[in-house]
Amino acid sequence: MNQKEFIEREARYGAHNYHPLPVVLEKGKGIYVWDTDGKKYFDFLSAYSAVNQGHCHPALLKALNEQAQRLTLTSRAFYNDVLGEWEEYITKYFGYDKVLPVNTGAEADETALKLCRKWAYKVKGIAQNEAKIIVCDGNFHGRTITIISLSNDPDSYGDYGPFTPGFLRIPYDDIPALEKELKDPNVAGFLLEPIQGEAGVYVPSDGYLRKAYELCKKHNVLFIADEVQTGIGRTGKLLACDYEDVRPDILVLGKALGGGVIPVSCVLADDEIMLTIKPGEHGSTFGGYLLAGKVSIAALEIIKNEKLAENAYKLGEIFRSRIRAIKNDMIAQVRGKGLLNAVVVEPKNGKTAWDICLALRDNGLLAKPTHQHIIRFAPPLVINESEINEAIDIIEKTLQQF
Ligand code: IF1
Repeated sequence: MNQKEFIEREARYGAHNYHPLPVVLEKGKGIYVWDTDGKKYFDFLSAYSAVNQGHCHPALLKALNEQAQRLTLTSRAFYNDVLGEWEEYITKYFGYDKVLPVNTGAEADETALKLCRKWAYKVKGIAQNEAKIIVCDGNFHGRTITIISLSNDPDSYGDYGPFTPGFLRIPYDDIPALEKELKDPNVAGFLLEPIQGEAGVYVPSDGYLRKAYELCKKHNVLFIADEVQTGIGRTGKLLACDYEDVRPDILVLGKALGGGVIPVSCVLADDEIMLTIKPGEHGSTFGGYLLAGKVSIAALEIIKNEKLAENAYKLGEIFRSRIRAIKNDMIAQVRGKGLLNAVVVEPKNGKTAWDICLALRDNGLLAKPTHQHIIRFAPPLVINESEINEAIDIIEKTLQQF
């Protein structure tokens, strides 16, 4: 089959809930992927930051294959010899009392919202069904009905009403707006991304996370950080919150927690919050299953042993300074931290970010626009200096074609 036939088959049999870049991939290794015609590409999306460790990392496949020969899934109806190993490893890795495992990022955010409400009623003493949680304009926390109820992006919430109540939305990176809403004694939590990914890699002002955290502490409100995309080394620190020494009350992780091999996500919190959920009050069939536990331990080992957060920090500086130095009037802005970066494109002669991404594909680099005019550039964190310079050369050459 040629690529056109692969694409037509998906259109025929699959829901049309995505509009992918026209390229059909069949192989991946490290920072590279190959299409069905054998053409090689730099992967500058990393499956939206799920493949921080690089495609098909041998240590991940080893962990997967070894456990797959023994026992893959018991459900939580019984104990097994892996879940506790993973729980101890990840709670010590991030410095929290306990972890609640689920599968996707959306599930982890939903779990965080449920934990926050439980804590509101059982610990803070807010009246039943009166708890409110503050979120930010431009947020993206997943695609479930409750999570899209928090969204102000019509593509996310359109035609999916009625919406879940109990949320207040404020502008991102706006301390006075937060201060105002925190006066409401029924506010139980503040959920935010330390850098807004889908919105277009919005990096808040220096000190915003710290100030917001302090305000939440002052009002006995839980600071809930969604690090599904920014976590696990992506922004040049283990967590984006580390830039301001903020320790979230509830930490939400996903994506690269499973290294792009298995969906693994979780929430981390201390006992006062986590133990408000009693046996039988929350769960999931695959949450924390044996395969996920072994793969996730390997995924976190790689981040630490290969110093991928430090690498992301160093190469991110090179990326932003070189792209900013390109003289091209289509580059309106370059922003990001570590290897989570975005270029805001100024359309020219009717050419948009999409056209640039098609040309980048033809030149051997895969990236995808978000919100029309923003191109996210997020390679696997295992990329090295010569590789990122080669990739930047491709980006520069491509932009000069417009
Ligand atoms: C899509 C991007 C979107 C996330 C944050 C939770 C989740 C995500 C900060 C949910 C998921 C993915 C979902 C995917 C595209 C991608 C994405 F920003 F990463 F590009 F949409 F915003 N919190 N992000 O970024 O995790 O349930 O997907 O495991 O839905 O199109 P999930």
